[in-house]
Amino acid sequence: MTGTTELKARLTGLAAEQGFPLVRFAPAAPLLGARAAAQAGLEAGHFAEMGWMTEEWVHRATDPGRFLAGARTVMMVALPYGATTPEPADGQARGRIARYARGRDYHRVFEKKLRRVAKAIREELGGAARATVDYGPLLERPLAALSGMGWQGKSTMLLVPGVGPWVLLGAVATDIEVEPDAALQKSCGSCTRCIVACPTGAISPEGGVVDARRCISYHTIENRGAIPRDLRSRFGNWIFGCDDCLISCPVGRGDEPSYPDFLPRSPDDATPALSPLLALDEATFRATYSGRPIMRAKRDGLVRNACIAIGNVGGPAELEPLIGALDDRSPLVRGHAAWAVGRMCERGALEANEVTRAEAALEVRQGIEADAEVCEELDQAIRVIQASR
Ligand code: B12
Ligand code: SF4
Ligand code: SF4
Repeated sequence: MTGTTELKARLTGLAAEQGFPLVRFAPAAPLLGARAAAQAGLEAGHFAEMGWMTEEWVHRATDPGRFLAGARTVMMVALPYGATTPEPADGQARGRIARYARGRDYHRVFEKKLRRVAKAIREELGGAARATVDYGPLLERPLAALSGMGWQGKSTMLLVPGVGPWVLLGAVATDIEVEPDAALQKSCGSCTRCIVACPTGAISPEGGVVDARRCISYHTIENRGAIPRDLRSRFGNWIFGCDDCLISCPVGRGDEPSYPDFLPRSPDDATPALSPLLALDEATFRATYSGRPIMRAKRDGLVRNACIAIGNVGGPAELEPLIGALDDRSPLVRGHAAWAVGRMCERGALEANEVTRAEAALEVRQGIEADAEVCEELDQAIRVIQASR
């Protein structure tokens, strides 16, 4: 089998055998437009503290020939994950986890499948092959757009006709040359829903650029430190990732069947009750989230995020757990718990006697707190309570 049409059919078949319903082919040429855009993003600070996104990384990530010597083709593959699940109506304040992170870690799911595809290319077709998903040095969305799998919307998401933004991407570079698929001649037109829906204004006014410094996804997943104070009240109840720009997108309905591994096994995998998260210790965190993307936030990051969500959506039932978190061993958690106490009072979520209790708890902590940043958060929270009376 040597014809390029047959080779393309066989490559598609290898990916389909591993369960990839979407497979398209891009040429392995440098992505010059994407490179310029990514360099501009880097210079403008849009990658926040993601220190691995250097100029060298951008150069590599836009040159498939540096990813695999002699690469001629990049086979782009995708798995859908958008299915919604009902939220329990038990009256508990709940957080929201982005849909991609409600089931098994997609990196592991892709890695296993992609390894098999690459092995088959080497052994059956005699070609060189190297695969990657997400963290590898290849810009996947511009490549997927080039392959005609979809187009990059104003949210920067790769939108697949009929499915929308609800796909995860992987890539296999090979030195086998096949006819590339044509890029789609589609665009978002006059739609601006994602720009309007983004709670923090992270998408540029014209679309096409996301500033990670304002993005809830970045802060809840990648940021290891304090969340900028001016953004916290806009996080709503997102505790890991954010789907607001995806949910608002009219391309695809957002309830297409998911690859089964990405589905939550229980409602708590999608919308966990917030109070119990405050009591998570390291061992319980690991036992609960091992093999899931949430591990990336680490225990302190997830509890920090839960504090913010309680501040934004919690009520009297969450006050005592939050007061307990003022004594957490992590200063990051203590500081965000203080902010959340103030935020609940500011929102009018508590009765007058509960506000008095909240203020007293902050003052008790003030008396023993040694960390300067937490002291600052406690001072601020008390000021907020006094101003909101
Ligand atoms: C870093 C990163 C992030 C950062 C984004 C930083 C940033 N400012 O872009 C943060 C942490 C915020 C993030 C968030 C999310 N991410 Co992310 N992320 C990545 C990662 C690792 C690299 C993306 C990147 O480098 N962006 C830099 C910008 C500059 O590049 P780009 O957006 O890909 O493409 C731009 C340029 O190429 C340019 N461009 C392209 N061609 C041309 C041509 C010309 C002429 C010009 C001018 C410009 C131009 O336009 C594009 C839009 O700006 C990719 C995986 C990968 N290896 O690619 C996943 C990836 C993009 N993320 C993914 C997902 C699922 C998400 C979230 C939905 C997770 C969530 N629910 O919380 C959110 C969505 C936020 C959003 N609206 O993009 C998926 C997207 C799948 C899809 N359907 O698009 C990816 C592909 C991972 C995967 N393997 O599936 N992510
Ligand atoms: S993920 Fe959320 S915060 Fe980030 S750009 Fe989309 S809507 Fe905005
Ligand atoms: S919401 Fe509208 S503008 Fe945004 S990505 Fe979807 S179609 Fe494009």
